Amino acid sequence: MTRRSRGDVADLVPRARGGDARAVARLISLVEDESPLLREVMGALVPHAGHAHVVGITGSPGVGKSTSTSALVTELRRAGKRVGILAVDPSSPFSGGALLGDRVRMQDHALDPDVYIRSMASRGHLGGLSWSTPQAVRVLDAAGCDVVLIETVGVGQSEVEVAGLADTTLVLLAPGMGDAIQAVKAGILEIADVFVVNKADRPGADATYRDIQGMLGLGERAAGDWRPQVVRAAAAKGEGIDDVLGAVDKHRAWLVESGTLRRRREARAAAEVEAIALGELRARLGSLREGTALSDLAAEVAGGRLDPYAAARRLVDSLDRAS
Ligand SMILES: Nc1nc2c(ncn2[C@@H]2O[C@H](COP(=O)(O)OP(=O)(O)OP(=O)(O)O)[C@@H](O)[C@H]2O)c(=O)[nH]1
Ligand SMILES: [Mg+2]
Repeated sequence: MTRRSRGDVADLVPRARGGDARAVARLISLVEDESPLLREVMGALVPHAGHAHVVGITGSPGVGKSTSTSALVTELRRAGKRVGILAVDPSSPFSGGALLGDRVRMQDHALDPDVYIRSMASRGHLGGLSWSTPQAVRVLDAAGCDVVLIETVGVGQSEVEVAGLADTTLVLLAPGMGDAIQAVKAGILEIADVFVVNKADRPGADATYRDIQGMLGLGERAAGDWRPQVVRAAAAKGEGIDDVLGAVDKHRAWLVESGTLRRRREARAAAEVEAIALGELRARLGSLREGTALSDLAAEVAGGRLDPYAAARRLVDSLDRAS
């Protein structure tokens, strides 16, 4: 754990805002370390955040998420945008092997001062991703990124969790992986704002494209709802990436017009606040454990003089009094 003085932190925020990559990296490290200095940091960052469009990129292993992320960065840089990339691994508390290949793929952008790349692992102390990712996004946002790409590493339910962190969620599919069917099973159909049929240079891409269009046709949608876009791309060749960005822009326009952007961001803020509050409560309960309050109550319960619900209520009440 890095130790940093308050004066240091006061300095980090303006430096990050000025585009100092090292200051940005140190601020994200504070998030990863769950530093107590974050209170101060977030207070200084919040007034400068809210500008970046947050794009989540998810899909099965090997479908081309990292390749697509890199291709998207190339295209966004061509358009003069400043880009932040967070590679997050919700399923593992360690960053390591899986991210190594991504770093290699990102090498094209490693020296670009207008691209921030960061791998993050949720260390599992607090609310995991729902706690750390919005804070890391806020750092990148306040540092002047126009777009923040969140690429997920690892599989499972986390894909759905990650969708809650983004303004626009891209779900990548590839031909011949049975992905279209898998997507329906895993509930991924519901989270996608844009489907990208990647590896369109391979046979079967058209069938996958039709499959997914067909499934979308079956879903019920009210007037004014977003109809997920489906685009074909070959990220490894940089083909179709402009179409992907076109679909993202269209989605963003819809988000703003329909008021969904505000609602999504409020829901995200609610989850973040809840995660922070739960973390604080857990810490306070932990400190109670060091005192005698919990052991006294436990003795009452074990001795048959108090029921566990009443004991828990007293414990929670004592938290209120302690605040
Ligand atoms: N033919 C073809 N291959 C591609 C394309 N895009 C990516 N690939 C290849 O697919 C493999 C996996 O690509 P990645 O970008 O690492 O996929 P990923 O989804 O990030 O993989 P994980 O992070 O392991 O889940 C690599 O060998 C890429 O070169 C494409 O458009 N066409
Ligand atoms: Mg990857």
